[in-house]
Amino acid sequence: MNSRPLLVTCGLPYTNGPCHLGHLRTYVPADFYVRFMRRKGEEVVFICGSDNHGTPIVVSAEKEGTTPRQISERYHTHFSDTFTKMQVHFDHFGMTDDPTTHARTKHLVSRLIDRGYVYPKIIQQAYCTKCQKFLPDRYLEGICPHCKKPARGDECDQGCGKHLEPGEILEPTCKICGNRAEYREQEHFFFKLSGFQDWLREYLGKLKGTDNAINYALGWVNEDLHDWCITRTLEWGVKFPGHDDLVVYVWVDAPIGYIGFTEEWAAKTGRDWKDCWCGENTRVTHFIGQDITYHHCVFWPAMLHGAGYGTPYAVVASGMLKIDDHKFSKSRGYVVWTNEDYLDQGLPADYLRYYLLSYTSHTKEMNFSWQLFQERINNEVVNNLGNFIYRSLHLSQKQFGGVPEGAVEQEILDRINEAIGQVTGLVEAYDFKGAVDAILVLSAWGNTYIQSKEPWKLAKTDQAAMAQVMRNCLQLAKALTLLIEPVMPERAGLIWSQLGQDSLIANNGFSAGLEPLSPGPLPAPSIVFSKIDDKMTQELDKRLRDRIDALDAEKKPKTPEISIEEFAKVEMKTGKILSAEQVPKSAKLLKLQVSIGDEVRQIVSGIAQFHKPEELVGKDVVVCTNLKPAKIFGIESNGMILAAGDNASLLRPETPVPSGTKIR
Ligand code: B3M
Ligand code: ZN
Repeated sequence: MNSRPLLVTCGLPYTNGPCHLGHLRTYVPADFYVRFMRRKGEEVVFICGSDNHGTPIVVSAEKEGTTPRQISERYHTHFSDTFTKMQVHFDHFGMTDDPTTHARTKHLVSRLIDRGYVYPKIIQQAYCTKCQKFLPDRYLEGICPHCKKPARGDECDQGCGKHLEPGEILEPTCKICGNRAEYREQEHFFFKLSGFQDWLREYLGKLKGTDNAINYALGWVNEDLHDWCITRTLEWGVKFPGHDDLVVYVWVDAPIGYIGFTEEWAAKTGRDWKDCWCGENTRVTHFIGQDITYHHCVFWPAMLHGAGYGTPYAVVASGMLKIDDHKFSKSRGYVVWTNEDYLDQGLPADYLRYYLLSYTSHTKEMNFSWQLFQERINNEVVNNLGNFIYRSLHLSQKQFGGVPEGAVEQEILDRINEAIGQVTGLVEAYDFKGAVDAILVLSAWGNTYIQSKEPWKLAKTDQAAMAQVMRNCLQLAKALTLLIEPVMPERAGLIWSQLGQDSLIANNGFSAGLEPLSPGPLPAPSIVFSKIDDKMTQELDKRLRDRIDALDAEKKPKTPEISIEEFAKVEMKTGKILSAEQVPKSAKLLKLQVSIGDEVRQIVSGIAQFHKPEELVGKDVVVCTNLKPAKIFGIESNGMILAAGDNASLLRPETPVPSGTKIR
């Protein structure tokens, strides 16, 4: 066994909004990996925390009239509680604003300074003369210099996605007051990332993890690396050593939080954080969203190496999430909130964990929809896995009151052994979908086995043969329960007790799947996996639709207002339809003769689908009389009949008025 613990971290959530499925796409696979490696016998430390700094949090606090610390504490508690409910259990969940990370950041940045990796440079910084302050990152809006789309101070969020350095954005505007900002010279500090190119190339050649992270990073490193401005003019954050008017850029102290949180964990448990972070060959494994690959595979290792710390062993990146085939977007409503939309609706954490782990390969873009969710759970979890386990327990209980006497056949043990080996190999290669699929293949095999042996028939003809079949099935059920625990810990725990086990399932290695169950009584089994019904799916889907529609309506441009003079330009009069006939070869058009006072006008109107010509004759209508004459289907039309709604309900005066009366 390795003398260092395996340290697993997850990207830190910003304390600026609630937990959604996009977050879980990283945390669930990481938690799965941690549980699995522990079951395999590894010592694993699982670390995370909240990311409290950066301008968006300051901007939110100003808007709410509170402090960034208070907002951070609120969302910190929210994330911590939500992870617990999702069965994502960290050994420590810290805050980057706590003293440990402040101190660790000072130490690491000071080392970079001492070693000559940081240099000052006078740059043009956006400044708002009205608010009298410098405008870092999100305090600033403007136009992207690369693609000319609207952008934020530090990134082109609506266009090409490029990172923007201070001074690059065009038409800089203050986000607080909307004033055009001006550029002023200010001294800032830069990290010499460009000096790490050769080292990074070699490092990335050895870095473990998923190809989506490593290949992207290699691509960037083979191009030019720009030095990073690592200071900001802000109150909120970690002070830059020696300059109390500056804080470090949030992407400096955020990853250093990984070390700070390890220190806090070590202090709680009497361990040494250096076992994780110092020297060659660390076992630091970062789970991140693919969009922050640059920070974790380029910027962060260079910082660690420059400051003389150990560098990460692996980076595992999850692909982005789509909702109903649409790009994930909180502002457009394409989002699923973990609490409001899922847990609070009474749905089990286990099912969502299963979906997130098995629907698509973890490194690919993943689509989520409630229909897909229902299908996966019902077909795979309930009909395949749940069905096999329940049938095994139920038949054994009914016929033998529990586990029958006798040994499990070798063929079954071989299958279990093979499956454990295969699943382990896949998890170690970070192929989580492959691993879950392989577990489901074992339970599908179990279903075929039980179906072909028909033990319910043997009950009447051959008790000994039935006992053998049930003995085999229960062993398979035991192994499956152990294997599925990292995916669905709650339900696995329930089945574990139904199998007569008093130990905590998490304290058992996978080899326990090969150890025989003791013969004897079992408690009456209950159904652990139940289906999601259509009504539930429809309700969940409706919540999503309603939100999308509501936001859509909010965004639709309102019809512009007009003045009374503009309205007065439209002339409308009452009239009476004298005759109506269908326009040949048109399903929609009628040719009408309408008397308006003492003139008669010919009007072509698109109401044929809703009104029969003969029924229109003699009807009063309202006509717009000063519309420019036009030819419709080659027929002269001189005015427009007013109608309301999709069924063209004709407008007319409530009480009779003479034909030709003006509408005012
Ligand atoms: N707080 C969230 C993100 O960009 C950011 C992660 C920090 S990880 C050190 O996904
Ligand atoms: Zn301003």
